[in-house]
Amino acid sequence: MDPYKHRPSSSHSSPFFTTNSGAPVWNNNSSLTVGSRGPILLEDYHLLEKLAQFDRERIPERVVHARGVSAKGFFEVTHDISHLTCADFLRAPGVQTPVIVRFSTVVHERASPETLRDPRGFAVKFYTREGNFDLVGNNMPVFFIRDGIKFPDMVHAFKPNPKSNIQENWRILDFFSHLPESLHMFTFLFDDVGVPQDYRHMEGFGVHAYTLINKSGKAHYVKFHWKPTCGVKCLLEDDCVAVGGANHSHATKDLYDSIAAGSYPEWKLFIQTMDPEHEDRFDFDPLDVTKTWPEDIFPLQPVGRMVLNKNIDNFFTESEQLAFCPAIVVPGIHYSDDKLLQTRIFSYADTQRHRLGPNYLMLPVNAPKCAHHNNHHDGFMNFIHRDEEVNYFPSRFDTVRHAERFPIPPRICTGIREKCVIEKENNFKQPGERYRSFDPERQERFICRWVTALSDPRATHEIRNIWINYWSQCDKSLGEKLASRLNIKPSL
Ligand code: HEM
Ligand SMILES: *[C@@H]1O[C@H](CO)[C@@H](O)[C@H](O)[C@H]1NC(C)=O
Ligand SMILES: *[C@@H]1O[C@H](CO)[C@@H](O)[C@H](O)[C@H]1NC(C)=O
Ligand SMILES: *[C@@H]1O[C@H](CO)[C@@H](O)[C@H](O)[C@H]1NC(C)=O
Ligand SMILES: CC(=O)N[C@H]1CO[C@H](CO)[C@@H](O)[C@@H]1O
Repeated sequence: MDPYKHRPSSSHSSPFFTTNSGAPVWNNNSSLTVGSRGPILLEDYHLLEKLAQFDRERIPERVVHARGVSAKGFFEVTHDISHLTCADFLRAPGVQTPVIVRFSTVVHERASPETLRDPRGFAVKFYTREGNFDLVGNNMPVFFIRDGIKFPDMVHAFKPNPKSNIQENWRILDFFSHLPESLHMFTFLFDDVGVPQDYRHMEGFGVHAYTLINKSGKAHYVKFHWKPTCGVKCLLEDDCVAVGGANHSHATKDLYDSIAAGSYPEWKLFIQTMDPEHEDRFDFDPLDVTKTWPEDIFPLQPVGRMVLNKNIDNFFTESEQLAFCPAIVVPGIHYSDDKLLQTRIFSYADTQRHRLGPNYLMLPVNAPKCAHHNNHHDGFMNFIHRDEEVNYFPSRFDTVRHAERFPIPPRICTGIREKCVIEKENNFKQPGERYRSFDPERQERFICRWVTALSDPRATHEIRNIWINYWSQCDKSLGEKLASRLNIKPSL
């Protein structure tokens, strides 16, 4: 059975026009008027219905990641990790699970160009036999901030100036001058990977540490990595002008055309794992979303592959109405105490109730493909017909029982209530290492992008100094180069 098929749909079409309620329309060319010159009668129900539907054709765009595109395919396990997790869809090599993936840009509106410097979203929904698992990641392995209370401010700084409706560097530099934890993410955003060539040639990352738990209840922290088999490719500034000048949907077109031509994009999934008992051994906090885990200590372990072999049939129902949420996990996979991840657990379902309505999980693209049941129901746009009489629990008439218990992280949580910053901030080491790993041309491009940003006339002397100071703490020569290009005496 095609899981995407639902009624009413084009397969139930009639050869003539009807009203939404199915009555034939004998004329859809002209409004119903008194005489040939009007006025129009309110009883022209078909006209009113047609206009009213049109008036509501758009739903609010996503508050972030508004611009994007999705595609369908499957995930296949290639390596046994059942000693790490009891997740059913990871139970053995060869097991396949249907997926839908949405790629996106972050800051700008639904129809914005796809050549802008911006992180790219990389969200995967696995339709498993034990419910959906949403791995809602990005193409960069870290994030700008580590506490979700700053997320709305961060988005406001990146979004257009509310007065001019233009994205302005001075606002971004001003905001992040208070947040040196963002430096590591900026070594990705202002690097070449800040503009991927298209969605096929980019990596994906779960970004946060999650937790895998096996049948015996043993937990491991885990980080997820997607590697494209066709390699990573980026657009440099001149390429952006060439590609974007003629074509503001080049990445959407590239994905659609590749799949339509049978050249299916593929990613390999790798994990890094860490025993939670070892979490204090490092000079960084492994649950800090601004840090990567060094691959020499935590090697990438192969898990599976994902192939996108089917384009969506309808952009609205399978991309606009698609809803991902990091809270959506399955037995064997759990969150971690990463504060940013914990905030996301609330925010996604909340925005989706606003964006799509309280029953958004009933929409075919979001609904689980496995049998499911509970007594949360009704509200606006309920479209499931329920015929039971017992919609409460417990009941002597209801045969539904609790599922078998599955293991959750065994860690004991204690502590006093606090509002504070994590202990091991270590904001400068990893960005410095990353900058030094670039070859000289790549370092030069990175510097040029910073010089351009810091040259914004509204970036004050104080703001420029703070940034030069920050980059000097990451790498002394980087700070010096920025200072000399900007004609500023370094304060360090
Ligand atoms: C506390 C921090 C964050 C908050 C509050 C937040 C909030 C949101 C919201 C409200 C949306 C729109 C969802 C919708 O309308 O369906 C969204 C989309 C998205 N976010 Fe976040 N976000 C946060 C951090 C992150 C991080 C760290 C990542 C990457 C790991 C990320 C990746 C995404 C992606 C990929 C989407 C688009 C999903 C899609 O394609 O529909 N976000 N975020
Ligand atoms: C509606 O308009 C089309 C062309 O615009 C015409 O061919 C058709 O006969 C019209 N139908 C009616 C019922 O007026
Ligand atoms: C769970 O992990 C522990 C520790 O790695 C291991 O000793 C145990 O055998 C694992 N259990 C299963 C069911 O794989
Ligand atoms: C837009 O980009 C796509 C994908 O790279 C390409 O096939 C197409 O020819 C481009 N169109 C223009 C007008 O440049
Ligand atoms: C049933 C009917 O009248 N259909 C017409 C609706 O309008 C379009 C465009 O004017 C015509 O092509 C249809 O024949």
